Formats: sequence, C-alpha cells, structure tokens
Amino acid sequence: MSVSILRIICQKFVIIFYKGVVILKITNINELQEKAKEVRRGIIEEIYSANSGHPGGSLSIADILTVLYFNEMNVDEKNPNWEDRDRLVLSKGHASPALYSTLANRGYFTVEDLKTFRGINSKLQGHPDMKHIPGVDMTTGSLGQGLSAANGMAIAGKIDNKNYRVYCILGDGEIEEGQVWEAAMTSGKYKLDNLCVIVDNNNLQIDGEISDVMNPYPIDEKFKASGFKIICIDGHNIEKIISAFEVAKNVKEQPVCIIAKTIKGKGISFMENQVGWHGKAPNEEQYNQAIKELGGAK
Ligand SMILES: Cc1ncc(C[n+]2csc(CCOP(=O)(O)OP(=O)(O)O)c2C)c(N)n1
Ligand SMILES: [Mg+2]
Repeated sequence: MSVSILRIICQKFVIIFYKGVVILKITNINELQEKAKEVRRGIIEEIYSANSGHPGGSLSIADILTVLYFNEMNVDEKNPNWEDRDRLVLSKGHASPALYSTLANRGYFTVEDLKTFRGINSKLQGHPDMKHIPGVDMTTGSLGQGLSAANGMAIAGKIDNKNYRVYCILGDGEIEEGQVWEAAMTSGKYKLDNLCVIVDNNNLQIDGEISDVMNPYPIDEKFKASGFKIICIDGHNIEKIISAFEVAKNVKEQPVCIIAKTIKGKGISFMENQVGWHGKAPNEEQYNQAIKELGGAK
C-alpha cells in the first residue's frame, strides 16, 4: 500500500501531508513541555469546576498524552472519525480529565468546555464516552477492558490493510483486574505490531501502593511472556517518550509495551505521590496554588 507522506520541517513544527490530510506536529521539546503544562492546567480547571474527579492519575499521564496528540499520532481534529486515524484507548478511564484537556487543547472542542466537566447535560462526563465526545475512540471507565478493545481495533486494521496504529494506556493498578492478561496473550498471539500499550507505572492504586493491594510486578516480565517487546522509560521525559514511540513503530511482528515510570499527581507539589489525591478535588486555596505552580495566572 502506498502511503504518501510529505514533510515540511521548521524549527518547532513539522507539517505532514498524510493520506490527503494536513497534520501539524510539534517537534520542539520546550513547546511540548509548555503544552503539557496547559494540559495539566486544564485537568485542574475541570476537577475544580466539577468539585470531583481524579487528579492523581490524570496528572501522571499528561506528558504521555501530550506527546501522543501533539507529536506522534496521525489525527485530524476536524474529522475525529477519519478512518485512517491512529486510535487511542484510555483504558484507565477515570483519567478522563487528562484526555479531555488534551483533546480540547488539540482543538476537538474548546478549552472553555472543560469547565462543564461532570455537569448535567455536558458531553464531558466523568468517564470517556465515544458516542458523545469528539476524539474519544473508546468508551471506558470499567477498568480492565480497554486492551481487548484495542486488540480489536488493531486486528481490524490488519484485516482492512490500514496503516493506522493503536495506542492503549493502562493503569498499573488496573492490570490487577479484568481481562487484561487474556488480552495481552491475544496481542502476542496475533503479533499485533500496530499496537502499542503504555503502562502508567505510578506505583499507586485507589487506596495504596499497587504491591500492597495486589502485586502486579514484574510487569515487564509478564508482558514479555505474552509476546510483547518491552521499553522502559521515565514517563515525564518528553524526549524519552518521543523516542520510545519511534522505536515502537519500527518493531515488527510483535506488540510493544512501554512501561512508563511516572509520579501520581506530577506537576503539583502537594499532590505528588499522595494516594489521597487519587479521586479528590482541590479547594479554592489548593486550586490557586496548583494553577500558580503550573505557571498560570492565579
Ligand atoms: C472494574 C473496576 N473496578 C474498580 C474500579 C474503581 N477504580 C477506579 S480507579 C481505581 C484504581 C486504579 O488504579 P490505577 O490503574 O493504578 O490508576 P491510577 O493510579 O493511574 O489513577 C479503581 C480500583 C473501576 N473503575 N472499575
Ligand atoms: Mg496507578
């Protein structure tokens, strides 16, 4: 299959013409770090406005989602259902504030919309809903199911001879339950080299350390045994995230699992590595402090 990719490169961006669609990607590391801060500010706005939501696990994947949507994935915010787009399954659906903020900053809907998070009649409900939210590729929230859906998308891509890639973000507590390991064996069995799993290894679950709740370690060995190629990175280092996706794209006949070492609550001093911030909204004082730490106006 012929894929026409014409690149126009400047210092900060690259413009790609891919299958008739113009895609702007950010290549400058500082710009991506700034974007990640905007994504984090959006997360805090959402959860503060709703007075509920999950800040910890949203902040831990902000850098990964920023790289995916602003540097890595071939997507078109003007045509969210474009059939050749890369897909993302946020299997740890409670981190919806991170996905919504990324999609808003990418132009799927407005940043103002984020303030309606969890509101009655808002499209931005507590967990991602593919029917109502432009850019959401899979409805999630009930943990442990997303990898099965991602497998389906990846297998469909192969059957249809499509070039798209499928990304699936799993929580490290999430992999203690559901059908995750059946799904992992399936990815390996079908040699899904168009699939890239990212485990958000922030070491915390809903109410404690993952090894205390139901120890999932060694995570790398388990995915390896299921047929995955393993890449371990610092999940907050933008350069390392970019290169991990680059390596993943060139792996043949094997799915890839990126184990991203992260910090729950990353970016806000009093939330970092605190299990109490798994699912709690900041009060006004904490909100102002958080926005200030993220370089915002407050
Ligand atoms: C099937 C199912 N069981 C339980 C829950 C409740 N729950 C929501 S988040 C969470 C903890 C998940 O931990 P992890 O995957 O590590 O998330 P993160 O640290 O990234 O927030 C649990 C148990 C759920 N949403 N779905
Ligand atoms: Mg976790």
